Amino acid sequence: MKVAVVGATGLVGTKMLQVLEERNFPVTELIPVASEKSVGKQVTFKGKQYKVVSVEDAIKQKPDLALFSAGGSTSLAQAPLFAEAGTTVVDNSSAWRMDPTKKLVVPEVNADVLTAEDKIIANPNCSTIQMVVAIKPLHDKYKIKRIVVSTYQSVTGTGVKAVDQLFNERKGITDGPRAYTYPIDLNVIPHIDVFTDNGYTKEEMKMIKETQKIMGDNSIKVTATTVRIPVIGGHSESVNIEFEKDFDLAEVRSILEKAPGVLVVDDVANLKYPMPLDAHEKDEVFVGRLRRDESQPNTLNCWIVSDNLRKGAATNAVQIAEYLVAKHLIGEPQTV
Ligand code: 2RA
Repeated sequence: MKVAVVGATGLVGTKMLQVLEERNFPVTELIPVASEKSVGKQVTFKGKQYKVVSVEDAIKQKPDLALFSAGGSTSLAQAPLFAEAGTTVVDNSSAWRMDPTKKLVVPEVNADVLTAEDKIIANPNCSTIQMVVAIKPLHDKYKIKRIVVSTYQSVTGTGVKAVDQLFNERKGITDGPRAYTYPIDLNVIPHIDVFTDNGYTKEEMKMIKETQKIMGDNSIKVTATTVRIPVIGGHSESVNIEFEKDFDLAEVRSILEKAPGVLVVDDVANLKYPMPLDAHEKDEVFVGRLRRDESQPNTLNCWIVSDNLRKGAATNAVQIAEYLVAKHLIGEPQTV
């Protein structure tokens, strides 16, 4: 399969190449794509060097699949051009996520919404992905009424500049390039993306709206506070879930232990719980600190951690592509 990776030199694009290789996705021809300033650079895939090309050159090559992680404006402008050329696009930006004509997919939750007609598919926000993977099996069993989520998000969610700012500050370099208005080392910043008129940030509104779309249930109430913290390995979330029905904690644990994409790490007697250091470079959604919220009935507290560059972005996008291949929804003549 001819595969383009648009944004191939960024943090997520680089991770997409890594995951395509790790999972032995059936790439017969790779087309790394980036902005004009990166054209001509080399990327490595399966031990071979590939020269980065422009979007225009990539479209001419009519790839079967294009994995995008190049920002919303680039995707709005260029994803339709690929789609018109017959390419199926999986886009990691927020550009298409709330478009009612586009599917927003986490394979463990709602891959069955995909059809051969879907030529631009939206990859959800990283903090949303890890949460819905964990809550979906519980929603099926106990029906979720309301979610209160607070996140603790890695600087890798912002990009290379943020990672550099953190490590520069660690070395005492405070006049280097900055991704954030404030210091991030020894600090937390309750501000991810931009503030909207209602006092929430776009990141918080993404968690609210995307969760309802992916779960296919606008009756699920969600409120979110998203916070940037000085870690690398992944995003962490404290999630409080009120169900319509009561639950048995042992049954909740058993459901999660069987849930696709979930790894339960929950043994506080032996200090076992999910942490970004353990989630780093893994694809599972780690769930722990399972306990009843004793302040109100039918309510569960849990702690969810996942590598935001992998399951939160690159791996989820590749898993969508794997599903399309498995169901013959891409790259092959459609059987009548
Ligand atoms: C972040 N979820 O963590 C956003 C976008 N990657 O910054």
